[in-house]
Amino acid sequence: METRRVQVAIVGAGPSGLLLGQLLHRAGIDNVIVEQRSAEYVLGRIRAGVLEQTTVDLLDEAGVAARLHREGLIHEGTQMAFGGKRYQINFRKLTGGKTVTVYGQTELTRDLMEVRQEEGAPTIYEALDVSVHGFDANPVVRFHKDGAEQEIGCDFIAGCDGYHGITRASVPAAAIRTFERVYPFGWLGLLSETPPVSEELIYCNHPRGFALCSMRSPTRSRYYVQCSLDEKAESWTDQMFWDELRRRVDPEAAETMVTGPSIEKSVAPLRSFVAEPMRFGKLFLAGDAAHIVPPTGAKGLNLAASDVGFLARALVEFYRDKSSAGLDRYSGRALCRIWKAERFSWWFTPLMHRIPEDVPRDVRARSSQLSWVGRSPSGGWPASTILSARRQLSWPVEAGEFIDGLSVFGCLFLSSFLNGCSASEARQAVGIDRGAVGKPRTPQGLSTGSSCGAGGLSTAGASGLRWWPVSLSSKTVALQT
Ligand code: RFL
Repeated sequence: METRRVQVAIVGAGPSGLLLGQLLHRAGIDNVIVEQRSAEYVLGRIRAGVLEQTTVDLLDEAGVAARLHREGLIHEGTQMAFGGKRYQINFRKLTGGKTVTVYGQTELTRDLMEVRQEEGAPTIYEALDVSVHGFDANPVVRFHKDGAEQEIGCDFIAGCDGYHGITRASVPAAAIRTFERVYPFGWLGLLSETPPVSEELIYCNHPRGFALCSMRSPTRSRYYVQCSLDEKAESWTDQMFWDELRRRVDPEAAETMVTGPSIEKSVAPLRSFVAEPMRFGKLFLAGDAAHIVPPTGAKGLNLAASDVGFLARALVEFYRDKSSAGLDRYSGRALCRIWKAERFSWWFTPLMHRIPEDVPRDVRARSSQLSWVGRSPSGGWPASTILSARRQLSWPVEAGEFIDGLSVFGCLFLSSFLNGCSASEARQAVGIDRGAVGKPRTPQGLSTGSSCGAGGLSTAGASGLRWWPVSLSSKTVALQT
């Protein structure tokens, strides 16, 4: 058996693993990435495209953002279409200057792979039967490569192997708690070499279902339509897709949309998932290995980058300052942010989709909430309003992170709530009831078990959509139904 030793062994060469590897490499921390697929396969996956400011800042820190700054499209806002009209949400105004950058996950992955190769940091692709052992004391990663068994001994293992990976699955069941909701619909996506219909993304709510007009570049568009879970991409011709998309967007978009042959078509399920904690001795989970959000809010890759930022800093602190304080805080800090993004996606997804089991009351309630959102940007809601709302609510640090971390959509969430409820209701809605900060909350009978005081989920406002704790432990309180 071939054996070697590194400081950090990373399982998975998706964006989380590659970015962590790059940040550690720049800090002089010896690491190796073990990936089960080929580099070409990893690059062939069409996924995220919207990067928040904090992600771009981290990519700058990692020294891999040169092409992103040249080719990425900066968006100062997004658009929402419902009731035949379109509304703009102005990120820059609402967040006091923040924007998002549209840059495909594939391109980001390519940049990270290239820099890793140029700098001679090792990645082992097509590693078979990857397994992790001894993470309570002496961590080891084992796998087969070209028919031979290999073993990597290390100080720490980073589990960056996505939702279906083996690192989370290797943790003893009694040590982990998971929460999951699979939404009763999916997204059928089409990529085409056509100019985008709009300079900004358009999120469309329509009685036939949700649609999203997105893009990867000025000449490449990515469109999605809500579909049933058992839909097959092969049963949709390109023409069927374009016809359905045109029915769901606003009249102007339907008229100006340029169509063309698809480069790729696929169906993605929508899932919310969180595993707690994210540290098990010397094994740390990051990115989709620990959590999934539905793609509606474009949060998955951004959350993955945020985990990696926390973990890289903690590891640098460990090796440079001989302090394990950052590692000890990693899980709590990451989960605090994750639950806020989960909460946002859990609110935004049903707001924009057609829910199969909806009764007329649910449809009315959703239209009412959408009308707040529609009024909110046209009514102003400049940064000063948000800031004064923050002061009015005596915003604690964690809720401040909510605004910074979730950036624009956090503001959208906040403004739509503030538009329609009193300050104390808003405080409760965003989970920052002062008495509750720092203590687990059980609004309407639910505790998420999160280590962050703002982590409780309210059941209000998303009728018919509930979170189910997958595994119950003595600390988890199930939902009251
Ligand atoms: P990944 O990308 O799944 O990478 C995990 C890697 O681990 C490898 N692996 C293993 N390696 C070794 N041994 C094993 N046993 C292994 N098992 C798995 C896999 O081959 C893979 O290479 O997880 P990571 O790195 O945490 O990155 C997460 C992001 O990919 C994900 O959150 C985003 O794509 C989510 N997402 C979006 N996020 C955004 O921030 N903005 C968006 O606009 C956005 N749009 C999307 C999305 C996800 C989508 N789908 C398909 C789920 C749109 C869609 C449609």
